[in-house]
Amino acid sequence: RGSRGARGSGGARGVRGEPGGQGGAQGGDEAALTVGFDLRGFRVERILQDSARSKTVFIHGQIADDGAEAKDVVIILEKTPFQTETLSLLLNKDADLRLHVKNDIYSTYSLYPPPTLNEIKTTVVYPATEKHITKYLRQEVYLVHESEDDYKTITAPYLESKAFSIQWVYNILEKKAEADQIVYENPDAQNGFLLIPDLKWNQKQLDDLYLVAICHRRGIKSLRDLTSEHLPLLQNILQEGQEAISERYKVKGNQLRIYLHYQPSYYHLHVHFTALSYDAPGSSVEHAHLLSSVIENLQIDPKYYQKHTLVFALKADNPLLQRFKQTRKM
Ligand code: GTA
Repeated sequence: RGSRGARGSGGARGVRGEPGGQGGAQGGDEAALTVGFDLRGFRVERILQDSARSKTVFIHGQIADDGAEAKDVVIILEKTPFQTETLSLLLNKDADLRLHVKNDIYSTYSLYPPPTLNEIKTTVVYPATEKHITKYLRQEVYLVHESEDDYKTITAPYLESKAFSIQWVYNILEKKAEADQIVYENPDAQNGFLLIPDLKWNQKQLDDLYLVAICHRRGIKSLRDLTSEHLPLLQNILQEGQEAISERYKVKGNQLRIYLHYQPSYYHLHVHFTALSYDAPGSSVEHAHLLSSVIENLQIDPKYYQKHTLVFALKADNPLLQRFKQTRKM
């Protein structure tokens, strides 16, 4: 499986126009060496979900700090895509290749690469809340048709009390976290935004390119809040986001999937930018709304997203699904 190296094509790991520059704990190997996560006292509680296809496992664990009460942690392990430029280090005369089966011209092996070529991308949520644990737990999913009235009477009141904290978003906007990762910023308080690599991308190859644009303006919770008043902001994100990605990563706008989630997990308006060829989690039709279509819908009808029924999927034990069920006697 071929990969275009992100560094070779513009410096995915460079920040603010520095190809190959040092990232934070997310992107730079040196930083990763020094800013470790202490796994002492870690024990696995259960596997929340795993996928042989995406080579990902979501683990619920607990960490007991010397004598203190154990706290929940979610750890996501994901095998990373191959990088073209390191293949010659994998396949050479020193390769530790151990035979499984040989038959005529066909043979299979286990290849044991050096540790530096055997990275497992690891995401840690600590301390994790019950909501994080259920977010990652594999469950049956159900479609919900949310009318204008349902949003006002069921969803909005639920969000007021139960949404995930968006402290991480404010940390990014206030440059208290990931500041060295910023790819592009339009600083305008009303119509500006910040473009930053998503937590799900290790920035080492472009195959799974994933960035997120976060608007500066506060109080726009989601797609539901958007009106024609927000068109300048959305157009800036679409236009300037594509330009910034083209300049930094040499990936053109027509090879990007640019969309909003509904429902999102985090209710501060943000837009996902992923490589079109990448089957990104959350890019299915019941979850993703293309930004270009959102803009056009708002141009046709300024209140489109207030008036229309929006359809999305919720997991079986999502409390919002329970509220819809109680109201509808589903
Ligand atoms: N740069 O601190 C952060 C940060 N956080 C906390 C979240 N994001 C962050 N980015 C930076 N720094 O794309 C990113 C998320 C996500 C976006 C929020 O912000 O990675 P959303 O509000 O629409 O949330 O987007 P949503 O819909 O839940 O999306 P998310 O988190 O992508 O989850 C969708 C599905 O993807 C999950 O159910 C799960 O199956 C899968 N998934 C989530 N995380 C991972 C992962 N690390 N690896 C593989 N699959 C994952």
